[in-house]
Amino acid sequence: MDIEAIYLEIEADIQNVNSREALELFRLKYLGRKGAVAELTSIIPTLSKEERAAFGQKVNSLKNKLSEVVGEKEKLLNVQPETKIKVSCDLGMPGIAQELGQLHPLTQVLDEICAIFNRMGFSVVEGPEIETEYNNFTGLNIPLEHPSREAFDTFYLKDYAKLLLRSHTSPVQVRAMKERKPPLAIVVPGRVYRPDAVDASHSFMFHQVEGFLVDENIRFSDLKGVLGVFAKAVFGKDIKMRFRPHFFPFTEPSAEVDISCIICKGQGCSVCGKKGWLEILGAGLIHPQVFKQVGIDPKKYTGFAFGMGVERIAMLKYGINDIRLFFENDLRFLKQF
Ligand code: 2U9
Repeated sequence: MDIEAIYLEIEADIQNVNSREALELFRLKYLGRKGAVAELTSIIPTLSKEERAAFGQKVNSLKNKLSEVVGEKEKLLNVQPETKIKVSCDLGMPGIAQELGQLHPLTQVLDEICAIFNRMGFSVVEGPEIETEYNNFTGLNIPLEHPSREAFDTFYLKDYAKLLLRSHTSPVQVRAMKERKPPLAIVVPGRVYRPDAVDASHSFMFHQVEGFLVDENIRFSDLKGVLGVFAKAVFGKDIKMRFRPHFFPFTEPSAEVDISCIICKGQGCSVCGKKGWLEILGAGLIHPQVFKQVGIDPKKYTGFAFGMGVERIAMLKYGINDIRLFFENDLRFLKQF
C-alpha cells in the first residue's frame, strides 16, 4: 500500500464530505476496524526489524493527520447555518441612525430658572416629596384650621399618620433653615402634589421653584431687585414688573408679582384677559413666626421668599395654552423645544 497515494485520496475524499453521515463513512474508510490505517498496521509485524520503525512512524503520522482532518470537518459541520448568517455582515450597508433625545421642556425651564438664581449667588437644594405635616404646614405658620390642610387640598398618606405628599417645596426651605446658619440664599426646585381636578390649567402634580434669602438688613427692595433680574432674564429686558398686595401665612408683607403681558406689551389682549399684566409668582418678607419655628432670631435676621409654578412660567414663555400637553408624552409637542 502506497502511503503517499492514501494522503492524496484523503484530500480528495474530504472535499466531498458535507454531512455528518458522510463524515462517519469517511472515518470508517480510513480509521475503522477494516480501514486503511488498520490494514497498514497489520503489515508492521511482517516487516524486517530495520523497516519496522520507519514504517510505524509513517502510519502514526497518517493516523494523526486523519484525526486532525476529521476533527476540523466535525467543527465545520457543527456550526448552525443561523450562526453563520449572524457572523457575516455587509460592511456596505448603511448604519442604523441613533436618534438624539432632548430634555423635557419643563426640565429645560426649571434648569434655566435655577441657573438664573445661581448666577445671583443662590444654591440649589432638593428634598423629599413625602413630608411631615409639620414641615409642610406648621413650620410655615399655616394654622390648623387653614383650608389648604384639608384632605381636599392635600394628599395625605393614609397608612402613615401625619405624612403627606408635599403641596409646595417650602418644607425643603424649612429643613434648610433648621440645618444651616444665615446668611442663606437657596432655591428649591421639585415636584409638588395637590388633589386638583385636571383641566387646561390644573394638574394633580406640577413643579415649583421656591427660593429665599436670609441675612441681616434684608429689605423688600432686595426682593424687588432679585425678582426684577429674574423676570428680565426669562422674559426679556423690556418687560415691566409690578407687585400687588396679597396674603400668605409664611410671609409678611406678601405680594403677587405680575409682568407686563408678553403678547400685547401691556395693551390688553385675550392672553392677559385685557388686563395688560400676567401673574408669574408670589413673594414676600419671611414671617417672624417662621423664623422662630426654625430657630433663627427674627430680631437679628430678616429675609425674603418667593415661589412660582414652573408649568406656568413655561406656558407663558412659549405660548402654551394647556398644561396637559406637558404630561401626555406626545413627541409632536415635545420635539418643538
Ligand atoms: C419658608 C418661608 C417662606 C415661599 C413663597 C409663595 C410666596 C407663592 C406660589 C406661587 C404659585 C406657589 O406654584 S404656586 O402655587 N408661591 O406665592 N411662595 S412666598 O415662601 C416661603 C417658603 C418657605 C420657610
